[in-house]
Order: sequence, then structure tokens, then C-alpha cells
Amino acid sequence: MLRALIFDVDGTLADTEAGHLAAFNQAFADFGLNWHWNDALYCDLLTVSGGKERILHYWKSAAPQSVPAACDLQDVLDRLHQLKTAAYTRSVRDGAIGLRAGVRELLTEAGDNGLPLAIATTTSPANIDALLVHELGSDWRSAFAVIGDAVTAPNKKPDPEVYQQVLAGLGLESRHCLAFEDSANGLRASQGAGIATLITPTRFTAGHDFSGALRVCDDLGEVGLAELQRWHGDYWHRK
Ligand code: XBP
Ligand code: MG
Repeated sequence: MLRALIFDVDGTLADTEAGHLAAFNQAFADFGLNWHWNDALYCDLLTVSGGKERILHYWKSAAPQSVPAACDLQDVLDRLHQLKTAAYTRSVRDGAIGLRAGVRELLTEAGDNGLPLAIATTTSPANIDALLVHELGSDWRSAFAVIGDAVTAPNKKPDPEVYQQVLAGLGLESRHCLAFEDSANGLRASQGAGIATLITPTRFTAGHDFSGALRVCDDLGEVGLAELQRWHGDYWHRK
């Protein structure tokens, strides 16, 4: 029986990665670096979850000789990510990015039916707040029973840590929950926690391997709670 819905943020609640990409490039310019990530490169870099981890991965591959010693490296990564998060939250607070099709309706329907909601993301808390304050209002946190993010779960997807944390917070077994994701890393993380997962890819993740997903949908526009309960029941019945 389906007893809670667990949502990824970036790419799932909202199609945010173009906003993150623009913010990374703004941060590089602000810091005086001549780095510029285009869409094609960013699709590759999205296989690395976490903004700081993504910057370091790129730096080691693009300019390994200029990577500073560990004692200075973390300071530079922290500063770059601070600039990036400031640029991203500015753009989101201005309403640049809205919820994806069907998300608002499903959140409302779940709430009306007393079904707990949770968030399991690798993004920074400031990014979640900037997006959901604009889309759901200043008391958006009251809509979610549990929130797992880059601070509560430093081991990023595909590590299942954030999903395991959310299951513990909900006090539910994995078989009673349904996760919503947009990427292969996200799917591996939710599968690692034993959770059936519905995928809504974006242009950045369309080519990913979604083997084992409960279902892959273009978006949640035509998906209501009744369908989800049926699909979830069939999924576990086939197990
Ligand atoms: C997607 C991510 C994040 C964002 C950038 O998170 O991997 O790193 O791309 O946000 P989600 P940060 O799990 O919601 O899909 O720079 O804050 O990491
Ligand atoms: Mg995502």
C-alpha cells in the first residue's frame, strides 16, 4: 500500500538545471576564471551529483595542473560554490523557474488525501528554499514531513543515504513509498534504498539508463494519485 511520496528537487519538482548551469558560469566569471560550461558539457558533468563535487571533477579533468593544494582547494571550492548559489537563488527568487507540469496538482492531491510528502535531494538547502518559497509560499516546509538535502546527507546520489534518511524520518518501509526522480544517479540512489521510482526525465537526463524504474513519463501532467497507487501496487505484486 502506498503511504508516502518522496520527491527529488532538481529536474523533478522543477526543471532547474539550466538555471544551475547559468549560475555556475556566472560564478566562474565573478571569480575571474575563463571557464564556461555549455549544455553538452553540463550533461556529462551532471553524472557527478553536488555542485562542489561537480566543479572539482571538471577542474581535475580540464586543468589538473592548476588544482591547488588541499589546504587551499577547499577554500576555493567553497567560494566558487557560494558565488554560484547566490547567482542561482537570485534567479529562482525572481520566478525564473516554475514547478514542472502536474507537480503542483499532485502535491495538492496527496495533501488532500492525507498522504505524507518528503524531499530527497543532493542540492543545497538555500536552493530548495528559493524555489519553493516562490512556488509554494513562505510556509512551504509545512507541506513536507521530512526534508533530506546536501547538508543532512553529505554522501551524494547515487549513494542511497538521503533516501534512507527520509525513510527513517517517515518511519516507513521502502515498499510503502514512491520516489520521483529525473536522473540515473537519482534512480540508483532510490533503488539502493529499495524504493519504487517514477522517472520524469529532462533534456539533460533523457539519455540516462532508467532500468528498473517503475515507469518513465514525460511529466506528471496526466498522472493522478489513483494511477500512482495502481502502478505502485502492480510493481510490488510483480516482485
Ligand atoms: C541535483 C544536483 C545538484 C544540482 C546543483 O540535485 O546534483 O548538485 O545540480 O545544486 P537533485 P548544488 O538531487 O535535486 O537532482 O550546486 O547545490 O549541488
Ligand atoms: Mg534530480
